[in-house]
Amino acid sequence: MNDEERYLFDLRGYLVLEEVLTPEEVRDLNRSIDDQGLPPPQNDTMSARFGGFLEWGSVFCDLLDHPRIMPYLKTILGDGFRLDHYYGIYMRAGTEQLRLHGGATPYDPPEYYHYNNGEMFNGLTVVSWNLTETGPGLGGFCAIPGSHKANFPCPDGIRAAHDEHEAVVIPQAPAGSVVIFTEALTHGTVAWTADHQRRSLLYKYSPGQQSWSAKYLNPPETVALTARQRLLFERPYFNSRPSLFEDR
Ligand SMILES: O=C(O)CCC(=O)C(=O)O
Repeated sequence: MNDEERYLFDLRGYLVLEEVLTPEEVRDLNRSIDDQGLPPPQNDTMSARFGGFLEWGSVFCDLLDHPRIMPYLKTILGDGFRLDHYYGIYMRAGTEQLRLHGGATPYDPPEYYHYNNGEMFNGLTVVSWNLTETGPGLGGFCAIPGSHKANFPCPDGIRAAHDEHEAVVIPQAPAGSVVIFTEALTHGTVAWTADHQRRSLLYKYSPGQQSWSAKYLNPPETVALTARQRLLFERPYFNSRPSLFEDR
């Protein structure tokens, strides 16, 4: 994470990294999803979610600790972070928006952003892998930049206006890009209007000592993980937590 990226993440609460995946990797991930024969997404948010894909093959598991992403997560979460939960979002033209949620105020203990002594400290943090393009005129992830540090709750009028409000940004995120954001950010989803299907894979990480989810994930049974990938499934604790970075 270079100085510019660190500045922008601190300032806005999210980053878009382009060309993290090659077109071939994007194609392979999309093909693996096609092979599952999932029911097509409908207009409601719940039908636009799918899970379980870490069992579908190493192409999905290798995103867990992708070498381009790990240095960002180390800066954002510190060493020893863990996979909290994960799911995919697929949307068709007409799939509805998701309300704006999150935000620094009122304080939400597992979803925080603090700065202290030259370091940032984050709670639940999302790495969203875009397998098709999202952005203005298409739909997808949206956020109020800087709201992870807001001192006042997001007013109802802004929530109601959603992406019609000028404070809400819909970042352009091409296929192969990654959006990393802190869940302390006020964010949501813009209704999908594009002809192509939205496909994003959301891997959500917590600092080592905590869990947002009531359930702790087990490593996939059908895919052999590396030692580092297995560490991402450690239960939440702090003392003597193994490093994800030393000798791995
Ligand atoms: O559309 C997105 O990427 C955001 C999704 C989101 O905020 C959620 O699933 O809670």
